[in-house]
Amino acid sequence: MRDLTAVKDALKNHQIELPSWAFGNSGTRFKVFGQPGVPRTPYEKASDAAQVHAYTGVAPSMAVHIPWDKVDDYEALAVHAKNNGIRIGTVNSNVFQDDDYKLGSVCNPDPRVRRKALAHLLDCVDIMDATGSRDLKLWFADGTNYPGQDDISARQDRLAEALAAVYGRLGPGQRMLLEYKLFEPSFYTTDVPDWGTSLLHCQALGPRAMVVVDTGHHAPGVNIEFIVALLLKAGRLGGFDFNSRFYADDDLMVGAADPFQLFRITHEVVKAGALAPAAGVAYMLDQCHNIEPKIPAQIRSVMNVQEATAKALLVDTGALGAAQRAGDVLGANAVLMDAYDTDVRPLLAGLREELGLAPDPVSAYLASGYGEKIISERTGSSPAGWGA
Ligand code: LRH
Ligand code: MN
Repeated sequence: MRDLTAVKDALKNHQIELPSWAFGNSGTRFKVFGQPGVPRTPYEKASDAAQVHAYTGVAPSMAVHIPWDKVDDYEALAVHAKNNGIRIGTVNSNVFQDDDYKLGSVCNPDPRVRRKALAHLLDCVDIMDATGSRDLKLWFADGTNYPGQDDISARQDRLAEALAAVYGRLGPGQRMLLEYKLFEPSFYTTDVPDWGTSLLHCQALGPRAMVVVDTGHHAPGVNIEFIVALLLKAGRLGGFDFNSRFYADDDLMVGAADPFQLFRITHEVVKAGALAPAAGVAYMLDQCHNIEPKIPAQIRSVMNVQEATAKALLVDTGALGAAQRAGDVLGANAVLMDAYDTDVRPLLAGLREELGLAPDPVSAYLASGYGEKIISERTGSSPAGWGA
């Protein structure tokens, strides 16, 4: 059994990044249900994200999405975040909501549109310079809906050209994370549909191009922890967009739909020694709280990642290795299930108390009155959302 002090230290140093867009209104193509008290500005989103860190102790940064989080002064936004105990993290580009991008952005057959998309990506690197962010996360909705609509190979060349231009613009210590997604909004081809396509582009670009695994972006039945293990071996796992799903890109709370899958993923990460921030794997949430209150949902999500990670840290790696080498199938499986079936909630409650935090972050937040305060304060101008 792992020594608990090492397990607790690893959990105390764990850092989970929150998505600014999880605090804004979100929904589906059928309906966006507005909620009272939703932030109206990136500043208010950062204030809400700071609440999650205040009660969990392990969510010290908020990712931003441009232009959803467009401000006049990004240094000032970074200072506001700092004054609230967090920092601005990953910068997410958005080349999927402009009319010009109907046939794609960097893969569009029209060079004018490609130049426009590239300009936005380069603007995002300028924003990273202002916020002090390390990572630029690129997700492209680019793809086609019908066979023959465009040339699959030519689109890859256009993509590679744009990525190379962005890679060349990166400053010291900056990285680009290329996110893949099987489908939606494109329904025949997606130009970055899977880990292999993302990895090929990253390897062609250079050492600071890494793959992002969004847990909602795979075909049903795909063994995500296998992909994670491979990307870790290749030194190309840049990060996760954690969420969960029952069907497609549902963006539900991480661990809500399949906590065992989350455990199997964190087991591969822990086993590869890639949990500590220094390992360079960004643990980001990418979720939408369409019907549930957003700040408590983010707190619960952070707790779900902590619980899966704590269980993974409790795996008796010695016994597991011995059983695996002995070909003891049931024995090896039992070692892993023992860790998964361990109730780690008392351990995490104790760890929070050691950090000077309440053992149950959700009830502590609900008792704080912050939720009621923002509902009474945030009246008037329009709440933030995806603006789709
Ligand atoms: C695309 C995606 C991507 C973000 C967006 C909010 O589905 O996962 O990471 O840009 O959601
Ligand atoms: Mn994502």
